[in-house]
Amino acid sequence: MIPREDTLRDWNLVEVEIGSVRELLAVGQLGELMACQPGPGPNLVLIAPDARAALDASGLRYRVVAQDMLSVAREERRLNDEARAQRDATFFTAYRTLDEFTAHLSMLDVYPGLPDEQVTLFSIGNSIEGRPILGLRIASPNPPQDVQRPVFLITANQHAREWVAGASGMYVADRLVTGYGVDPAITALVDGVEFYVIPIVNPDGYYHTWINSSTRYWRKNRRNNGTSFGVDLNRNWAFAWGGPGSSGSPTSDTYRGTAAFSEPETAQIRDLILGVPSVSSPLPNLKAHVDLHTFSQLVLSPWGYTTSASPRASELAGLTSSMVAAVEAKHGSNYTGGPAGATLYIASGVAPDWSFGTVGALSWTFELRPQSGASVSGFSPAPSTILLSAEEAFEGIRVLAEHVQVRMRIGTVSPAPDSLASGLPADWSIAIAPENGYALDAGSEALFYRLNGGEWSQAPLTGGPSQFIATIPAQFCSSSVDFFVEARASDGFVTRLPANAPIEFFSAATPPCPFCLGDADGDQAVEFRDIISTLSNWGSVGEPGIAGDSNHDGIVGFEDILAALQNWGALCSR
Ligand code: 0X9
Ligand code: ZN
Repeated sequence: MIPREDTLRDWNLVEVEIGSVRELLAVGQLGELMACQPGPGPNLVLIAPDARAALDASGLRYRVVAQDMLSVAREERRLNDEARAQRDATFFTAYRTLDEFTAHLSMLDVYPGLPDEQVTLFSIGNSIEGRPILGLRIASPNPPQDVQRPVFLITANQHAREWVAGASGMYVADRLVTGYGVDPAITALVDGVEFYVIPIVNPDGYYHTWINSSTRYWRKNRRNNGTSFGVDLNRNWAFAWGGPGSSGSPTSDTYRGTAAFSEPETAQIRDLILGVPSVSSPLPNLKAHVDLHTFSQLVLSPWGYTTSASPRASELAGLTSSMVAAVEAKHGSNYTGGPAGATLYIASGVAPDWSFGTVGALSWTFELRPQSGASVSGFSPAPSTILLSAEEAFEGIRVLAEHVQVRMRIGTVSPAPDSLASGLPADWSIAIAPENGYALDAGSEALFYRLNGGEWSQAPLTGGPSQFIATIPAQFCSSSVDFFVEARASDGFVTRLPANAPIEFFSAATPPCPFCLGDADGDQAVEFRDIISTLSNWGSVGEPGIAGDSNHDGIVGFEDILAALQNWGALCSR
């Protein structure tokens, strides 16, 4: 049943000052919490005309933000219609209907100039009302080094009314498809990562928010619960399902459903993920998941279901702050990062807890713009916000997409030598740490070196399992050695230090050779002891820097003895 267009008439949007859990519960009875962060402090609540007296009687402090939500919704619609009508309108300069999303996905699927395998439009199955849940798989046919790539899932609009989220998800897909082969950084991302983007997880709910102004603020899917509608898809995932911060009451906006994955929308994403096997791990190959929501400008890692610390907490915290920094740098806005339960509020059965807790993927909830819903609902900031929000979200996703490609970190424990004593080997201490669930293919770690720009040779590292010694072999005087280190991960992917070796490499030089022929010890004078050492080494071959090899050809030959004899007594200076 679709509410009449004027159902929202005279509903008030009020900001209630909440000081206790009791007050929060009371306000939840009176109206619909519109805040992304219900909790202490000001909370936006939608109040029906007949509940206003009860609100007054409750003694709660509040101020009216909007007298008539119907006119707020209508005004949003009017502004969007204006934005749509602009001559230079693009997909991202106005809010778009479900049909427009479908059309845009189809357009990207056949985007000209890209190989067929690169972009695939897929449906994971139908929603409750029978709409296909569409996504794009974006992955180039050129995986670097021909290994299996990490899978990155981007989902949006589990919550129907959060329109900026779906638009931002679509923007990510759009950038990846249209930037390939044009922007080298995007090309590298699409070569290195297999992306799955599902911009509208909840098509029925999204459709519903477009029916008329009174349906604009629908959140859940459109499951018919008998006397009411909808399951909150972001309470329906199997990790910690049924716990605090989810409701067993079908009328609640955080209704968790009758069982974990009771809803086709969530169950089919689960099946998609579980169906992406990994060659190097028993778990599916999903390595990253970002679930887009609005609003409040937050970057939230697991756990959502508890305020207790998650596994890998410092790794998640480091990534959260890198993502926040990248998101903020794009347009100078403010985002807050942290674990979801501790930073925002506890919610059980949320998507990132499942993809992190069950599959082991690095997973985040992004709450996009605006920061607060001060004067409007917060779910339809001005259409000009869409692109800004999407561009910010993209930068956070980029950080994570770059991170999940890392199999191995190769670091220097001692600095790479830049000078070598002639005739002596030099040791260089290296640390190798696998990342993202990969392992070091033991024995694959090696030093590559070349003399005076010649051919590369290879020498194994010694030590291990995490700290190694690279030994740069002894060289003649006046030589230069270039070198780099590489190691292979369990999936076959080779990592090098420096990362783009052998285009870049380290270099070290031996001191210049002694100036005069016959000066076997290089002390700038040809003395009797030089003749003796030349004679005693006569016939030695290939020993770098050996005394007596005064022409530095790697052999102490007859001509070296002659040179020493001829120059005996000479003082050498440059
Ligand atoms: O409650 C949600 O599902 C998300 N907020 S929203 O306003 N978009 O509905 C937040 C989920 C993040 N996880 C936790 N807070 N636990
Ligand atoms: Zn949401």
